[in-house]
Amino acid sequence: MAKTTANSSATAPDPAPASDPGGEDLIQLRSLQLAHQAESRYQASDEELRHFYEQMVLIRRFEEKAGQLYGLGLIGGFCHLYIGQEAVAVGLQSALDPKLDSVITGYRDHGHMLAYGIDPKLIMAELTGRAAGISRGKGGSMHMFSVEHHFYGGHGIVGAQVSLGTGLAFGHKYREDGGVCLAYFGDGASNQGQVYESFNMASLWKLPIVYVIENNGYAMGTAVKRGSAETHFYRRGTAFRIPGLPVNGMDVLEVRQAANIAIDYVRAGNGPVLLELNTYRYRGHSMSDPAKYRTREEVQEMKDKHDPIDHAKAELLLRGVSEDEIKAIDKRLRGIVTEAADFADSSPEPDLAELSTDVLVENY
Ligand SMILES: Cc1ncc(C[n+]2csc(CCOP(=O)(O)OP(=O)(O)O)c2C)c(N)n1
Repeated sequence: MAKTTANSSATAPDPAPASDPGGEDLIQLRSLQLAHQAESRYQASDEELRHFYEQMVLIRRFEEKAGQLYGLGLIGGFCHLYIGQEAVAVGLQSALDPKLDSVITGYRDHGHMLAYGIDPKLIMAELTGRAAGISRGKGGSMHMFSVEHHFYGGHGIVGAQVSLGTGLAFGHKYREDGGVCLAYFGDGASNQGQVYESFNMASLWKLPIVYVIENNGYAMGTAVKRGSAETHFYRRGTAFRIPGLPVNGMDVLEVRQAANIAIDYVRAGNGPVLLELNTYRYRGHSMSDPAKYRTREEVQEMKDKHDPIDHAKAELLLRGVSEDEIKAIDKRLRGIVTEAADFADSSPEPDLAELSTDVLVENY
């Protein structure tokens, strides 16, 4: 027997009833994006902008020097340079409290350490395998670590830093120390299963973590479009109710603004945020990469039109800083990098007895 019209409408599924919490969730998931759209760039003082510029130039000159030392055979093993991506680490980490908050990243880690104020001498000494290095000369480029500075690596295993970072965030919550963890990973790493297991736990337990996907366009030689079904990485947390926002990672002030929005949200106890930082690496994946998977023109266009340092410099000039002042800053930073390289070069290698310290030597 046919049902009445009234009964039919009572039993029919409502696709989007007003009380559906899913609808509210979607609005909440977009709320940070809307806040960022409303004001997309940080209103930096002249002093702050100058500081961001200095930090980015320091990272670039440091990385150029590391590239030279690698060419001379003074750096062994792998070496992944951060040139082009400087605005990401500088913009994000300038919003952290280094006494409280923790940072973890992958193997492309020199810039993140410099942005956290760690002495360039200790980083260069680590790169060249010296005892004075931040990991006592035994970690090298990929495995830098400093508990003192709340910098937890430096990880060669792609994606490991996401689950380890989730653990760091759990630690912050457990200790109730008010800290937030910033966990960086690449577009390639973001296709790993452990990333989503971590997202689930972090969201469920409202852990204080900002997940940062540095989308530099390539995972080694694989372009994003060839390796990722969803290339809008900021949406990758949606299934776990993690709000995400896309950010121009070549503009340090846009990055800083996104950092403020994300960190305020996370520090207030709302759980994780996912940031997608769209950026570009100018150099090969590592020093041994001939980069045949992209054209020279593509790289040149990014350098000419989107360079984060050039943009910050142009903004400083507009604010009345003179060319001479900028030259003086650049000269000073070159001096700091030369000093770091000289320090590393004249430092001794670790003692032979150090071969069996800080490593697991027992049977497990
Ligand atoms: C578990 C694991 N798988 C594979 C590798 C080899 N590997 C090193 S880097 C890399 C690509 C990672 O790309 P992405 O996450 O985009 O980071 P990017 O190098 O662009 O910063 C791969 C596959 C590895 N180190 N660890």
